[in-house]
Amino acid sequence: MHAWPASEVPALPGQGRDLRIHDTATGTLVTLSPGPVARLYVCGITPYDATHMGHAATYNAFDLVQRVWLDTKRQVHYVQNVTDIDDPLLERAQRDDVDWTALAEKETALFREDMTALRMLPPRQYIGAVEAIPGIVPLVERLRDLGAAYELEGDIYFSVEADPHFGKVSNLDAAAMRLLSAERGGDPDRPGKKNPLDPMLWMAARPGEPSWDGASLGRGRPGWHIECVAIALDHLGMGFDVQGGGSDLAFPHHEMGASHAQVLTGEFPMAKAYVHAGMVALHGEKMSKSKGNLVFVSQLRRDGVDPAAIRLSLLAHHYRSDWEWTDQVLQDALDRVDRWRAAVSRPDGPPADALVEEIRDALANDLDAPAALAAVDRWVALQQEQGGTDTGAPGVVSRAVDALLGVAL
Ligand code: 5CA
Ligand code: ZN
Repeated sequence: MHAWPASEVPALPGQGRDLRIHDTATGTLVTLSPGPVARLYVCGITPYDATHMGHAATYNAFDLVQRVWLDTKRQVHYVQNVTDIDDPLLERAQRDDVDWTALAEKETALFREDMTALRMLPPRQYIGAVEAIPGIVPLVERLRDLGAAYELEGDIYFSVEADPHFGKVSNLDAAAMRLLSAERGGDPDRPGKKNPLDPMLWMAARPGEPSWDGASLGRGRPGWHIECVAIALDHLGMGFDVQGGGSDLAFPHHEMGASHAQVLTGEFPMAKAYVHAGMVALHGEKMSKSKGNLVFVSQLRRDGVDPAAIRLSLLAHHYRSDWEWTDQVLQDALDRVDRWRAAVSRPDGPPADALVEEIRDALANDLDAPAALAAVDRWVALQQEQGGTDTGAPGVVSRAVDALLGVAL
């Protein structure tokens, strides 16, 4: 699949910082020191509805990861998937009496537009589950040949007991895992499974549903976790720097994916850090396509809301916190864009070199975007109160806000 166009990332004077970030697996802050090419995998959308503010918040977090790495003069090899075949997509297509491929294409196109408007840097590879099937099938066959997968009425399941490290991404107890498995696409109560948590790797063709040639697996379609493993291993290989997504992906998705990859390769871990963004809520409940309590990026854009303000409303929250979308959040961001734009349009201001360092420090410290915004706010306030004579400063601020925060003033 094609991704979306990249916005320019201005180069900044001085030195970038190595990223210290919270790793769910160890529960600690880890300082990552990637090679000259940092490797990032971020779980993409399931395209059955438009991008909401929760999705946007998660992609904003990983856009900051990229920007911190780019500021250290590294390249970033960023891969993202699109889950363009899965139960929720088929269910929505059936509910709305539309073709599931048309629905996926329409929503993926809208996602690209939203990401472009928000200045999220695109992945180098943007891969759909359907196009990944030829790479998924041999992995499932290999897991079966290794004795790590078994058949149940034609479906193929992964055996979580095959991975000695199983459980080390999310660190949950058995009861919590079982509960979340049922909530998030698993089938813990299906009779005949070796372990209730075992996830499906390959679902045998069902009447009336799309299916693909699975070689020795028979016709069917891929499970969700193996999709991301196949794409990540194909393009990034084991031991990449960060796997990212919202906190709802820690279990089962990232846990199971890590297990699949570890059994397949005999290596551990798949990602050096598992990074999870908090959940955005609306009216007290997690924003979710299935609940329908949504604020869409595309709707805000249609209403004429400046994408820079949408982005600033995301940046005003620490990526790891759960937060609530309200009109006030947007109003504060609109006010901030106005203040910042006015400030960088003035011919001079107080020196800004220290501000660039403050933004760098804030982001390198577990992506503390709110601290970065506060630093810019202070520079803007100082300019307003005391003026300043540095004619280069407004340009420096504008470029730093663009390069490090993805906000075009
Ligand atoms: N296709 C899979 C990942 S392989 C999937 O989870 N798709 S999704 O469309 O449901 O979600 C896309 C991303 O947005 C995931 O990282 C998910 O964790 C994140 N996300 C979903 N809802 C929210 C929310 N309310 N707040 C923050 N992030 C969210
Ligand atoms: Zn994924």
